[in-house]
Formats: sequence, C-alpha cells, structure tokens
Amino acid sequence: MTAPFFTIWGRLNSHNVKKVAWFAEELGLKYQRHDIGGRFGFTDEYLAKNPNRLIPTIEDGKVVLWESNAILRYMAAEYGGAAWFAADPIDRALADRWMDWQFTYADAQRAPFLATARQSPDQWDHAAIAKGIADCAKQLAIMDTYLTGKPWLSGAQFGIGDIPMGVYAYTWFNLKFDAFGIEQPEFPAIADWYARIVKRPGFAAQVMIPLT
Ligand SMILES: N[C@@H](CCC(=O)N[C@@H](CS)C(=O)NCC(=O)O)C(=O)O
Repeated sequence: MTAPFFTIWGRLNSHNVKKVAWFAEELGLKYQRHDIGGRFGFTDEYLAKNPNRLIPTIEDGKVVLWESNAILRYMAAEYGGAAWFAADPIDRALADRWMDWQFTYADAQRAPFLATARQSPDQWDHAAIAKGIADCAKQLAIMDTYLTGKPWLSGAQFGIGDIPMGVYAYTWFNLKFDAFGIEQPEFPAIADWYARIVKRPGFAAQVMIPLT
C-alpha cells in the first residue's frame, strides 16, 4: 500500500492510537488511518516500519515514526506551530512532563480497563482491579491539585500536554465502577478539565468510542 500524505497505522481502540488520531483532527490534517495490531494482526510491511510489534506508527513522506508521544511532539513541531509547541523551554517542559507522566498512570489503569473492556465478570481479578483503581486515584489526586485554578495541563491554552491524559481520562470516566462494587473517586478539577475536553470535536470523533 502506498502512503498518502499523512498515514496513521493502528486500530482505534488503542489509547496510543487515539492520541494521534485526535491530534490529527485538532490540526485539521488530511490523514488516513489503517487498522493494524490487536485482532487485525501485523503484516511484514508494517513490521519493517515498526519492529516493536506495537502501534501507532505514522508516515508522512518525510519520516516514519513510532512512539505515540514522540509522534505528538513531531506533529506539533512540523504541522502545528507555536500554538501547539511553546517556544519557552520552561513552558514547554511543564506541559511536556504530563505526556510522560501518563505512561505511569496507564500502568495503574490497565487492570480496571481490561476488566471493563475485554473481560467478562467471571474473569475479573477483583484484587487487581481494586489496586489499579486505588493507584489511579493516587495519581489523579496529584493531577487534580495541579489543575485546581488552571484550565489545561498545557498551560493557558489547550495543547499536546493535555492529549495523553485526555485519552486516559475518557477510559477512567467509563470504567465499570458500579459493577466492580467500587465507589468512583471524585476529582473536581479533573471533572472541570474533562468537561472542556469533551467539547472538542476531534476528541468526540476519535476518542469517545465504546471501550473494546
Ligand atoms: N510506548 C508506546 C506503546 C505502544 C503500545 O503499547 N501500543 C499497544 C496498543 S495501546 C500495542 O501496540 N499493543 C499490541 C497490539 O495492538 O497488537 C507508544 O506510546 O506508542
């Protein structure tokens, strides 16, 4: 398959693919996304682009790139301009750290996510689910404190610093707390931030899909 202008490789039920597809919409990029990974499997052609056997990968005729947050930074720098990628090193770093922080958060959310999206109740490991939710809550408390009195993780404007945790927040707000028998911990500043995120059309289109 020949690459069109901007190609995203990866199934959309992946958190890491959602980040890139959402940001492509924010940028108004013309892109094509191809399902690969998970139940779609991998092709030799794909593995030649990304030998990690992971998604996403992008290509735009200039570069073939994997690692979702590196892709977001590249897209911001190459296609976004100053609005997306603060010139000041401190402003940039303060937003940027939330992108890498998300990977630790993702580990905590893994068991409750899998139980919600990919397991039947008889497969649930209740101890792992409860620990995962408690670990998420510890981290979300830090993010909630940071967001208190601030509109965005990226600073005064929405930016790529908000994208990784935006994707994981959608999953958080859609975990099966009731079925797990666990009260959902509340984070008011995160709830306000998330209410602003869901108004973004690219988020609604590329992130707010049933968890599978
Ligand atoms: N650090 C990598 C992680 C990539 C990753 O773990 N992707 C998962 C989906 S979210 C994957 O490829 N799983 C295997 C598969 O889909 O077959 C990134 O951010 O791109």
